[in-house]
Amino acid sequence: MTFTLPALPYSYDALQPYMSKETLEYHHDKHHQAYVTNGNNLLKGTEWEGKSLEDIVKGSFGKNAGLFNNAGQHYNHMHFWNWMKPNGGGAIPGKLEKAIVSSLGSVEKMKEDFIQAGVTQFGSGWCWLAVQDGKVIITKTANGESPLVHGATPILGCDVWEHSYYIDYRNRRPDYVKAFIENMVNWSYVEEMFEAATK
Ligand code: MN3
Repeated sequence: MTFTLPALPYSYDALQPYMSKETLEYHHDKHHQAYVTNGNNLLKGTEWEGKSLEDIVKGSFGKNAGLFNNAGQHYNHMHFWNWMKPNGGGAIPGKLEKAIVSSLGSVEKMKEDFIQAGVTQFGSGWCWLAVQDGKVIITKTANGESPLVHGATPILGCDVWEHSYYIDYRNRRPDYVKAFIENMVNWSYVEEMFEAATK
């Protein structure tokens, strides 16, 4: 396959006041586009040409750092745009909520630990809800990595690279991750990924 930049599933100003039009313009049109362009160039002539995005991400991890970084970030951002929505947050769909409570104690504890994971990721990276052995876990990864290359299936990720929040929050990463988990998450999309991961 070759990588293509998807359109944002909402308008650039749809996530205000939590994420600005300017942030989304830079993040989607410049940063994600660069991963797509560089990823396509680095994919050419490799053994992964013609493979699915997930197979490229898993296959190139530890073997081809340049390709992995760009393909990994393309995978992460493809989902990231869908993990957010205007008027996000709110009630978590029943089955997913049950799994969160049984794996992590409570929804409040999940949010607390998710924020903590995002805040303590040193430098660029992501914090995650993922499914491993049927349980919901919280984890964090550096740079373009995701739970996909660490034996789990991501169901929600928050981009904690500075390009994701510095225009709106400056150095206040905790405020950004809190706004993300409280007010921006598209829980229906998380539920879809949870259902697929636990089939
Ligand atoms: Mn990003």
